[in-house]
Amino acid sequence: QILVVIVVVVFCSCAKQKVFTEKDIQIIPKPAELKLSEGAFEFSEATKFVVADDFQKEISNVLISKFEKASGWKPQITNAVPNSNYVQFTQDDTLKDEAYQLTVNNDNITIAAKDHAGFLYGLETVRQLLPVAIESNDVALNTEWVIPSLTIKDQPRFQYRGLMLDLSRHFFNSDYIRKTIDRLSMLKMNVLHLHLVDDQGWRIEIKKYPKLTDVGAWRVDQENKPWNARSTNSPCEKGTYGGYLTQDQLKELVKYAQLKNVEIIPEIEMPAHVSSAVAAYPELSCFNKSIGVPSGGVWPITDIYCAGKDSTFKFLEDVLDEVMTIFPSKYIHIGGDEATKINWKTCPHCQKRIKTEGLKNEEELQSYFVKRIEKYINSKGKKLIGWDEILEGGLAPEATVMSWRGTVGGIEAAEQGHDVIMTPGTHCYFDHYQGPQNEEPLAIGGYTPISKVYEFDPVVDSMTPEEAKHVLGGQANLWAEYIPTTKQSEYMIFPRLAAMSEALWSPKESRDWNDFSSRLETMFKRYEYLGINYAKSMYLITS
Ligand code: TNX
Repeated sequence: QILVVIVVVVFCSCAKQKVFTEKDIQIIPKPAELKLSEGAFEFSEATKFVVADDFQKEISNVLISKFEKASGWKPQITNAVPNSNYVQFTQDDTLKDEAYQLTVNNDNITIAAKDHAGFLYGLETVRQLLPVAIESNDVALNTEWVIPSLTIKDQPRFQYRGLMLDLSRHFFNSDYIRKTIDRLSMLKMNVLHLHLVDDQGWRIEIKKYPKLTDVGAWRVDQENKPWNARSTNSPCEKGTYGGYLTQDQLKELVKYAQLKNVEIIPEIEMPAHVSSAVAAYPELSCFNKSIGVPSGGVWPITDIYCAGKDSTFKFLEDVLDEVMTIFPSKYIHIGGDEATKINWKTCPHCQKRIKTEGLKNEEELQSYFVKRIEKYINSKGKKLIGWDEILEGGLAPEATVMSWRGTVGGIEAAEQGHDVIMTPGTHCYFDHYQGPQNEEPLAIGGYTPISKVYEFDPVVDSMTPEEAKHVLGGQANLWAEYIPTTKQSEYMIFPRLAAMSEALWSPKESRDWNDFSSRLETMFKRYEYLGINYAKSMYLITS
């Protein structure tokens, strides 16, 4: 007997003998099902990644390069299954979209999935099972690269798990967007909605209309001053603050995002929030008025697209044509929010349109506008998303509604049999304060601490099962009027995005704030290694 014990001790490293408990599993978002078993897998220099295709190879290489930095050694990739000590991917067509099953034992790790997303997420889970030092850029001495034996069966609760970045109010470049894509996919989030057009800057190169970026991407004033202290370029004055993404840059981002299972959905605002376009091409507005590009969140702005001139629609179709060559996404977001329609009331073109189309008022004219654009988008095989104002005056037949003024618009759209993405300001607005205002950087207002985000449920209790089926998921929105730097953007996004990811991915029954907040401590350590400027406000609230 003594001999047996000695043999076992010699063969099992101390690390493998460590008894793991559920508390050691610190994954966000929490997996749907997890069963711990005895034993553990230890990564070593000899561990091999067995891959069957280029995608598996690419995602394996991402983890391998982390090992290279953090452990100092480089696991290899192979096509043939070794005798032991390997990570392998197996195809399982019975699993759901984006689902994976992870099996870890002393000898090997298996990730089973039906699609790329599942393989990727299985590996992201392996990453989160590893010691946080896996994120280190320097060799972490004395680290045992061990993960417990277990089985995880995991799949998302919602198919749409998004974050919106507003690139208009302040400009953020490709590098930052790329990092954000990595961070989304670490949390199993799968949509990045880019708000590319707003009053304060046009951020996407459109070859047919170069002034959109020559003029519309630049303004005089970068600062995040209070609303009433902001300035506007005088017409023709070109500002020095701004920037835009070229089509090539955007295409590269799309490609990168695909590897991370993130779909980039472009938003081309219309008919309002378009001063940047009107500054470039005044004829797009009702009275051809020359205006400058305003700073910050100057509001309200009455110079919106003219809904009466056919040339406005020609312009928008041309723009959308180019947008659709860049973004393969199923959806195009056309904004539609906060249109101050004062000009339409006195514009002869708009009034004529109202008459000839038999419309009642300007609200119905906006609905005509959106329906006409939807027809065009649908004719190209794409679907339209709009903010909940697109309900006013009648919803376009195939439209998906993004509900931001609470959940009311979303509920109404679902009742009408339309798909819905819930982004109510109460839980999803990351431009709001997240801690005591006197301790926080200047923000737009509101108060949405991480505990509130964690409570978010895109499905509203009053919905019937049929209506609930129309809720595709939810999204966090980071409006950037008060976000001049990437550091501050990170601060507003993290760690609230972790709460959002769990609200959208994990089964509702497993939600537990205390459990989540203890797992978050581990995530903070990851964020520190990754150089993410996350907010520590939750400590300020609880202390
Ligand atoms: C409303 S949400 C807006 C944005 C602002 C945001 C500030 C929405 C569709 N429109 O233009 O940036 O509030 O929180």
